[in-house]
Amino acid sequence: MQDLIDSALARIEAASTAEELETVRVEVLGRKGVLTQLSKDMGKLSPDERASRGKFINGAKQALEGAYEGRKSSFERAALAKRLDAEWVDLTVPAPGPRPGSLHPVTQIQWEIEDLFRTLGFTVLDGPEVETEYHNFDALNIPADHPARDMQDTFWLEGGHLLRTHTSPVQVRGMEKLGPPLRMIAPGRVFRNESVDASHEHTFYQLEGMMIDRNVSVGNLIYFMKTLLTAIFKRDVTVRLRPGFFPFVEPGFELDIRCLICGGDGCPVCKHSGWVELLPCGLVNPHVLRKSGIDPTEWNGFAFGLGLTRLVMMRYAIDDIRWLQSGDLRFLRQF
Ligand code: FA5
Repeated sequence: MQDLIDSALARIEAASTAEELETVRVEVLGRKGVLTQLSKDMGKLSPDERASRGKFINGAKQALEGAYEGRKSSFERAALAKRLDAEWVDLTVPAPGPRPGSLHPVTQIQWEIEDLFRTLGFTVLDGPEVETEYHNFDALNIPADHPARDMQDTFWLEGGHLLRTHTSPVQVRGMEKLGPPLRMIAPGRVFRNESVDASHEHTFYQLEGMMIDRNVSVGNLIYFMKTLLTAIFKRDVTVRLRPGFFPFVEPGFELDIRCLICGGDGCPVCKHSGWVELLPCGLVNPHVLRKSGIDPTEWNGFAFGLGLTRLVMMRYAIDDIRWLQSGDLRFLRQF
């Protein structure tokens, strides 16, 4: 009998986890355990034997329960010590303070381009997001009945005002305010009543550029566009120039970039064409100069309207424009 108790005690001591100990408890102290086995033939014993067996069982029970409780509390102490170790806080350490933030990737690239153009003698201008119909359309040779208005549907406000559809009205404000010769860029937020997809937002950023001087040529325009793209991508990018229609430039071009998301194989960002429209541009239409009080027989110039949000997507290979305005910190902390 003592052997049975000794081996039960040894098993209790040998349990190496709280779970194992619980299994041993059920086997040793439970209804089918050693103590029950020892009580089984009590009925067949003489009164004296029964009394001494009873005493033995009581003693054994106490020993087993004591051993079990001791082992159990040693597991509990170990678990508590582990938890305290893990949750330990040094209250004397000064608080870390707010986590440092970072600039949005659109702002970072906007500032880079501003720095570049400042070194090229350009002024950085700002214009209102709530524009007059005149500055957004009419002054840019887009009268009320012109089909080009349909390409840039917007949000109309009371009193003939609207949310500007592009940064081109800042060209007009620049010409009106500063006159020729003029070298300006104007970054900013623009709005369109547009269905949103991987490459289109209703609210996005453009960066306008304009240079007015004597004898400005398409060669000058291409030089500045190349300088801009080389500075931003810091590597060779494939571009193509094709005719593009904008009523405020003549001739007008679309400068597309080989999609850097898919390498030109086709993806939702480039609408499976391999090319992304990035930089429409052209020589300023003489009507536009005249409307803003500049004599087109003496001055001419170029203008461009960079899709700043798309440029950011190309630079960082962002495969969906919606990430940029998602406010998702997991995305933003990468920049
Ligand atoms: C214009 O907005 C003209 N004002 C550009 C211009 C300026 C032409 C000066 C000539 C001279 P467009 O609608 O194509 O053009 O937009 C210009 C760029 O903005 C596009 O190439 C594209 O990169 C970007 N863009 C246009 N629509 C969206 C949109 N919904 N979401 C994100 N980017 C857009």
